[in-house]
Amino acid sequence: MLSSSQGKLVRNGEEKKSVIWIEGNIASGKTTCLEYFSKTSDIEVLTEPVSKWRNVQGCNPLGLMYQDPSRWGLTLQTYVQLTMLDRHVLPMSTPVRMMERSIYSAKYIFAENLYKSGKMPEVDFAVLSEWFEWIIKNIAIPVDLIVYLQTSPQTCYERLKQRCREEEKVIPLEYLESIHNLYEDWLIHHKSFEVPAPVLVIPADHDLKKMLHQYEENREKILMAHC
Ligand code: DGT
Repeated sequence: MLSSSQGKLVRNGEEKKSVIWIEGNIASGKTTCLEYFSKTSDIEVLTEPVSKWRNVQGCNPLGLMYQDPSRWGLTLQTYVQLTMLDRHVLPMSTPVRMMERSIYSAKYIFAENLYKSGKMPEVDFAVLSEWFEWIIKNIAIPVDLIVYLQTSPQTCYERLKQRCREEEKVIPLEYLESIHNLYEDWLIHHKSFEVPAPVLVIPADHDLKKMLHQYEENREKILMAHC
């Protein structure tokens, strides 16, 4: 039997580990969500390795990709795939792990978007896809629940303008709309790709106060991801 005691998951006296991915558009509030749950004991929070994508041995593949996606898309996606995989296979030291995005969304959302919008050459996409398929076939990528922070692209656009990250200044609303549509097809309509775990949808257009309230309301559902 599984029970929750002070944030710990216990099955027949043994601690059960669970992995939760926080998914959503750019600037949907994933970091805030992770920060909120990081205050709970026994939860390990893994944020996206964005700092690595902005500085790998002195180079900035994220910035390069936004400047010239056709030339640098594969470079970034290969590195994102590697750094996400590195996070997925880290041994777990706590009963619950929360991760910002996943190797799946890197492929099914971002790489797909580059390809579909004609910005990634077919050969680049084919090579990346073979890598991805090999990885998910041969390496265990555990996940028990996907929390989807569902926003409107317009909200993300407003937040993006406010935070003013240098590389992201070139992002138009249409880019966020494409990412949004791919997420909806994947996690809501189940129209595109395999969904590797149940999905909990949290509306995320609200202000901070309301968002924190929703996280608290959903705490049990999220932490009991294994039931
Ligand atoms: P948050 O907390 O929801 O505001 O999340 P952010 O915006 O801090 O983090 P996120 O994941 O939305 O993205 C950081 C940047 O990295 C953003 O410019 C989008 C970009 N990015 C993330 N993953 C990928 C990927 O797989 N491919 C590409 N092309 N870009 C990616």
